[in-house]
Amino acid sequence: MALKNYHLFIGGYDRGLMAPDANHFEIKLNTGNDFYRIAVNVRSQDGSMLMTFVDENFQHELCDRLLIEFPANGVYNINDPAKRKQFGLDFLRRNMVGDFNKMVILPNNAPGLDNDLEEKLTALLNKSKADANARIFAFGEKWPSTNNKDKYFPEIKDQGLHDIHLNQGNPTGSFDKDNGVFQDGGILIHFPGLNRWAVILLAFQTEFNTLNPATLHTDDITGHRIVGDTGTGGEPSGETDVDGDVVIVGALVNPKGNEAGKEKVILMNTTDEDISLAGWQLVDRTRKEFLIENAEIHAAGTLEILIPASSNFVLGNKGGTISLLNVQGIKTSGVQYTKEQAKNEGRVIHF
Ligand SMILES: [Ca+2]
Ligand SMILES: [Ca+2]
Ligand SMILES: [Ca+2]
Repeated sequence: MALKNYHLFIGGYDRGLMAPDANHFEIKLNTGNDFYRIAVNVRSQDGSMLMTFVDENFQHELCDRLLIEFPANGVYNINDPAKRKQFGLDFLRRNMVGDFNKMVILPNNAPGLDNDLEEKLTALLNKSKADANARIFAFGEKWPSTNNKDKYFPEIKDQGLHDIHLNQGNPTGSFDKDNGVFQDGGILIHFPGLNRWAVILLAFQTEFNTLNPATLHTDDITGHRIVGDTGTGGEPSGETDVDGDVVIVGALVNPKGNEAGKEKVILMNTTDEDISLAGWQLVDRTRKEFLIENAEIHAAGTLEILIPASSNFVLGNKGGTISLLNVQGIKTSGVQYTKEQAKNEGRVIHF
């Protein structure tokens, strides 16, 4: 099913407030031509808290591409599958969080400093307001506009964006209809003066804990939880590892001279047993695959995978992602690198 109207809104922060039910933090966004409300879930309706990833120095290959494609503020429909795949957020497939232990459970509000979502959001948004050139990139589902006054900002029309959170892995029930790929919600803020990005990514505990615990993988077509794997659901723990037994530790993205047949990915076996990689795959940023045939990685050893010139899998020098899928197609490790990291010819990027 997936979302129906996936959008990217870009603009500046005008003001914000906690909705009276305290389930959403409402942001009034100024795109230059108009104002919109961004409704950010800060607590689920059943009262549970959100898994949160905040990074004030977020370095991801998508960031450069967003600046190039969207130099102007405004409202952008990125709902079609090609646009989603190019620019949509996907915490899992774009390897945006790295180790999912970095997602912590935060309440909407709590006594004490810098320990809740209202404070995290307000701090970043106020920082953006202090910089005239800062731009907020909000991803989510655009709701159908009406001519009514907005519910929380009566000076503006009822128009805006919601579902500003992970939109995949929902268990069967009320929200699995929203599952999809490359359609996650989230907020990125660009600070041009500092040449820096900040990010806030949110996921409901119910989504988080029904994903495959080792890797947080979902079905590549539907974004549904993959059933029949080791995913058990159960009580929220917040203690989920992203990496499995074999991990990506390095890549030669930008070899010297003609690159054909010279790019390589370096894997490490973190266990004390040999592991066959027959049928495993590497997947690049545009979801092109490279099938690993007949390779074995030794206990506590590393293995170099040389990418042949004939492969569709490519390590682009302008930034990219690399995911390792096991024989069942479940991600065991995922990394991403920026153009900046790939600029030195002949140097291995280590993760
Ligand atoms: Ca607090
Ligand atoms: Ca390359
Ligand atoms: Ca090169």
